[in-house]
Amino acid sequence: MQTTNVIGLGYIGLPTAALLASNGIQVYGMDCIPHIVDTINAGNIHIVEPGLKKLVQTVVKDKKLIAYTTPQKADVYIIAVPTPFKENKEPDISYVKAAAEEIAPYLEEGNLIILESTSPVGTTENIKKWVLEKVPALCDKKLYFAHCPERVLPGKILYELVHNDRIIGGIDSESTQKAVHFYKQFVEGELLETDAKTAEMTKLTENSFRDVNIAFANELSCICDKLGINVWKLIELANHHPRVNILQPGPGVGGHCIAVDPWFIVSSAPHEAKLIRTAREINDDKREFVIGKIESILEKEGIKKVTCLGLAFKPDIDDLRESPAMYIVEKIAERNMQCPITVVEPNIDNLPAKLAQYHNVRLNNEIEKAIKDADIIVILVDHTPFKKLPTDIWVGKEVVDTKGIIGGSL
Ligand code: SAJ
Repeated sequence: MQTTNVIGLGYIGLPTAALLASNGIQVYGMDCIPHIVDTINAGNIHIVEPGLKKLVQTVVKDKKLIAYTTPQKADVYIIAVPTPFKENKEPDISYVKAAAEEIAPYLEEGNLIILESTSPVGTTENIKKWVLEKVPALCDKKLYFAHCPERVLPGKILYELVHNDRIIGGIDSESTQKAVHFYKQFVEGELLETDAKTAEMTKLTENSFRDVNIAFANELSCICDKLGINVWKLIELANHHPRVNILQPGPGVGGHCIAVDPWFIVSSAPHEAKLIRTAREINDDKREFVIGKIESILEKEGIKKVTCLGLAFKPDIDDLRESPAMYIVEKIAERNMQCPITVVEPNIDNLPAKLAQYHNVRLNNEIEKAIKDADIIVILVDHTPFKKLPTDIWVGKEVVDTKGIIGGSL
């Protein structure tokens, strides 16, 4: 059985490492943050994901998963590090480059290096280049490189890791075959073979497809607001057509994937990617639209107590990355210093530092009290506890409902 070293123990790396280990594979995990390594080796986890803690506990106890702050020798290396974008929206692949350079001294003839991080087209080829630049002696050795983009949905990661189809693209056909053989060990979905560049572009395309479709819903919500039409009802009606399936509007698009990946396409083909760029802009602008709604109420009514429901980028998770809710709360706090803002986010225990710096923002997870004490309620995330609130709780409040929980018109 092949030993595996998973580089990056975050939202993708840790569940993948735990799943591989539970399939009898000896897994070494690597993360540069010592606290994460210690947490995992103690059988705990540092992220919220259903079922993950139990799985990690078991495989750590069985010593099938051991975490380190440095790479370990293995047959297969999986790179699952972040690929954010820079201020100018250009992809930042420095973590992938660092991972490639870190594992290079450990590589041996026959090793397979898999990139799972969502990456701009050409990154898998670049990993080979970076590895050989770091350790030129490896030029004489046969190494295999493939891209197999992760495509799991936070909240359903353990199920989707096994059941989703996977795109597998090597830099040559032997690399593709090696990677297919590897994923066969634990994936029940179909393993779809292609080349590395197409695999990279497929992942970017999937997330851009979703971004473009959400942008359509968000644009509709702004049009409906102007025309006095309830967008939620409108979408429900239109979706009765057998070939129409409009997604849901919201306060914008968040997360480390859909809000980021389309920019990787725009950066590779700026002139051609017109629709993809516009969709990104529409989804980002939706945050400003929501801020405008809140501020027009504040302008009309003076200083009022505001309660914001939700900070995460989507329901029932603790992930705040690129969250439109975070952005909106921060901007409101910054521009309306006199206005007391209570945040309710049942999935976190402390305010993130970005918000804690504002003296007018506090966290209170007693949901009903936080609503009763406020004049203006802004629903930013459709967390389950919010959807279960009694309907009379909204009576007498100004509500900005960006998720259609109470069926408002925004
Ligand atoms: N959203 C809407 N309206 C909708 C659906 C989503 O506003 O109708 C918003 C969400 O609130 C959130 C954002 O979009 O802010 C993204 O949420 P999501 O659930 O659509 O997707 P992610 O970011 O959690 O995961 C996506 C998935 N990609 C696709 O569905 C094409 C997932 O399969 C990928 O693995 C993941 O990106 C990734 O890692 O790339």
